[in-house]
Amino acid sequence: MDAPAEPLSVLTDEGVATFSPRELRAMRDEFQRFLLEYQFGLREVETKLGILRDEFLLMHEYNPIEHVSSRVKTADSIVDKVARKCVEPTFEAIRAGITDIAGIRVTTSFTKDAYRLFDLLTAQDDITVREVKDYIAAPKRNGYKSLHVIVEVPVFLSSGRVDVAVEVQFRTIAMDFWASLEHKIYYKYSGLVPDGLLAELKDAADSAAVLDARMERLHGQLHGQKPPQIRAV
Ligand code: 0O2
Repeated sequence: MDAPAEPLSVLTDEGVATFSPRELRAMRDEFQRFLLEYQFGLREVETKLGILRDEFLLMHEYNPIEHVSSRVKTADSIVDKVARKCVEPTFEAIRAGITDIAGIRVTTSFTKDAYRLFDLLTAQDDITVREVKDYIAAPKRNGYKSLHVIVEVPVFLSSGRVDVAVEVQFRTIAMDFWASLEHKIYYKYSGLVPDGLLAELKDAADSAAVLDARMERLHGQLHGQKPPQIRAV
């Protein structure tokens, strides 16, 4: 992110404000540092998930996590959301009002794994749960399913401790497949998706839920099966 070499004038509510290159550089540095906190928050939560996955593999010979992806929102996307949610444009207000600057998506094979990982992560001593939205138990009207939690994780910097908000979304492969297609369709139609397509999407979400339930049942049968009894004669 380069800071301009010339002074910059912008129109604000109070009139025209002019910033020197030094002021602009200071603002850029402050913004980069602000975003860095979220990178560190992501790393902390990713490490926690990695430890859970490795321990599960070792202890249970089973990996509940199919895939983890993460991102820090872009500056443009933060600015859009600040405007959309009418958040005061200060770092303090943005920290408090925009809670998905750091986001992690955890894809699992089965619904029960999504809840199990949620429980294991949120039970950790240094994790504070700020908000839970359970769209698996109560899907959105369009069919969207996912378990969302906003957690706060401590990050220790040279200047001290900061608690960083991270949004974690847990969902199965089927839920994820549906959500990524719906996202593409939503953007293709700029939010104005034709009714027929909306109905098809809802139908596809229902089919995905049936598939999830069926796969989980089959998996349960596979692992719940007791070995054949050997009787002494
Ligand atoms: P991106 O690019 O994934 O970050 P808010 O975050 O407060 O503005 P809301 O609706 O209160 O909005 O939050 P919610 O319900 O927790 O949803 C936030 C995120 O969940 C979205 O982030 C999406 O990632 C996902 N999501 C929620 N609803 C849907 C949906 O209907 N379809 C799909 N495909 N994803 C959904 P962003 O910021 O929209 O996008």
